[in-house]
Amino acid sequence: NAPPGRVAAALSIDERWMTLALDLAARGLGRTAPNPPVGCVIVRGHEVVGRGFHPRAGEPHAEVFALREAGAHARGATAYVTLEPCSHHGRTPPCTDALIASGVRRVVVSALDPNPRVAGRGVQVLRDAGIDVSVGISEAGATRQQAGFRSLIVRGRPWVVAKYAMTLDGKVAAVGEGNGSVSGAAARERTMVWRNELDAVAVGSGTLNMDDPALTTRGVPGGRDACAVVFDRQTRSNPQARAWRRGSVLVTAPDAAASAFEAAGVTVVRAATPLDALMQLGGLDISSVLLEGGPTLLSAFLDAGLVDDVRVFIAPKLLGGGLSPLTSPARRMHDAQALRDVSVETLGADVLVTGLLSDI
Ligand code: AOF
Ligand code: ZN
Repeated sequence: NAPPGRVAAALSIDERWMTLALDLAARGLGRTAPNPPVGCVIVRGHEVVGRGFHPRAGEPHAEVFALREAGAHARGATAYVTLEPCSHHGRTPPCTDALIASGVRRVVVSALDPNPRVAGRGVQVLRDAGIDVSVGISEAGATRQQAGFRSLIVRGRPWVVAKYAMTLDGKVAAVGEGNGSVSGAAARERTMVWRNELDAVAVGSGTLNMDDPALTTRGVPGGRDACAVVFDRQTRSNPQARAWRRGSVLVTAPDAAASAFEAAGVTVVRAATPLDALMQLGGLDISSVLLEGGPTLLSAFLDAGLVDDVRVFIAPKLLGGGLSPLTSPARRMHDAQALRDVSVETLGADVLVTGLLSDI
């Protein structure tokens, strides 16, 4: 509700169609790595004549699906694409060729493609063909949606999201007790949405043994399970824990004995440091990771400067003694890591605070 005398900034027509393209792209979240989630809408006059999104790597790009639906109606139309159309031959042919052949008159692009094989060339090729191209519409939303892809292609490692739920007095659990849920149902549902959208969900061995989390996606229509990753330097994890399933990943020390896990079909990653671990997860086409605790794991990544995105639920209850979300050494207030692009949302009785620690 805007205060009297003020109106919410109106979205331009281009932004409205791009929002639709971003909504389509979101259907690919968690399914396209190492490729980006991309959406495309073809509009003629005020009418949508084609819609598409990239469903997974190896399948056609968003533009191809949208152009197929539009058919001859694409001639003279405007294509809205959440990522710069590709100009290279990858697993699929260049989308710039398909757009030019379709006869679209204008292409509106949200974010440029950081893939060095594209990187501005897609826009150039379209302009050289006489197509009117606009770039940067709803760019912040697009880059955030593509954070995993952009992180993987630019840094070689996944986008790292740290998530926890704490009481009003900053405790994530009672001492010596797992599983007592801090936040309410709406907060847990949101976590399930994130598990569905991110490539991997990770916990440390302490949390695995204490809580035995299934790390599955429950209650999300059309949802799928993220890859379960367990960080366990000394292979102390309970081998019977629920997180172990086909395709789960154990990240352990270079010299750790893990043959029993390997024999059970778990992918074993041997890494000396958190960064080394992330680079290797990137090599497994994991473009984003949700760190779900506990405090030792979160602190290891935070202290190494490897957390990009922070999402914290605050439950309106007081616990007294208990576990802090982080075990990091005390810092001066001056050295606190400050979040950017902060948002605050109410979820049931809980408050969700999110923000970024790095640029995308
Ligand atoms: C687009 N539209 O929907 C996607 C794009 O191996 P390929 O052929 O799938 O190409 C993958 C690259 O293409 C990927 O790294 C990124 O640069 C771009 N992805 N481009 O025009 C799409 N998914
Ligand atoms: Zn393409």
